[in-house]
Amino acid sequence: MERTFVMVKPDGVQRGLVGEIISRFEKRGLKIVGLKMMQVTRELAEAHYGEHRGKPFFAPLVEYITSGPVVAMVLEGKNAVSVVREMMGATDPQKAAPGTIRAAYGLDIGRNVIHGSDGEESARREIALFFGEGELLSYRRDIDRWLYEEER
Ligand code: D4T
Repeated sequence: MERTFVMVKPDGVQRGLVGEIISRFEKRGLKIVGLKMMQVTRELAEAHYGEHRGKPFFAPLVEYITSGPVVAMVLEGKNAVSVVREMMGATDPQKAAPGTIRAAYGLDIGRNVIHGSDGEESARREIALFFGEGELLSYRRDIDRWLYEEER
């Protein structure tokens, strides 16, 4: 089973979108295996967005992500990484496909409401950055046989 890292960014928290966003993932069938509200420190923000260091949007990006509490989570499910990326839509909400989270709730690339890992490797890296091992739970759900044809 694949795991991915998802974060409702400070704008999503301030705008009261946490419940709606989590609800979309739950209804899709993804399993929440880690969940917390936290303040991202500058150090964590710079580590998380390390690949963008040196780009013009790096400093405002760090400012934005540290500007208020976020809700961080780890979601588990079949092809969780790509399923979440598709549900989020393009980085720029103006280009996000109708029905996606960013199209539903965003208007500006610098306030795009949500983050989700862009691959299995970044998912592993980001989960380890944001969560300790004791914060992630493995558990069975009785509904899983209604979500998946094969035993998981
Ligand atoms: P995140 O990482 O926030 O989920 O976004 P994406 O994975 O979809 O996109 P990304 O890593 O390319 O960009 C990270 C973050 O930077 C902001 N950004 C990006 C920006 O403000 N201006 C830009 O030109 C780009 C490319 C938005 C998301």
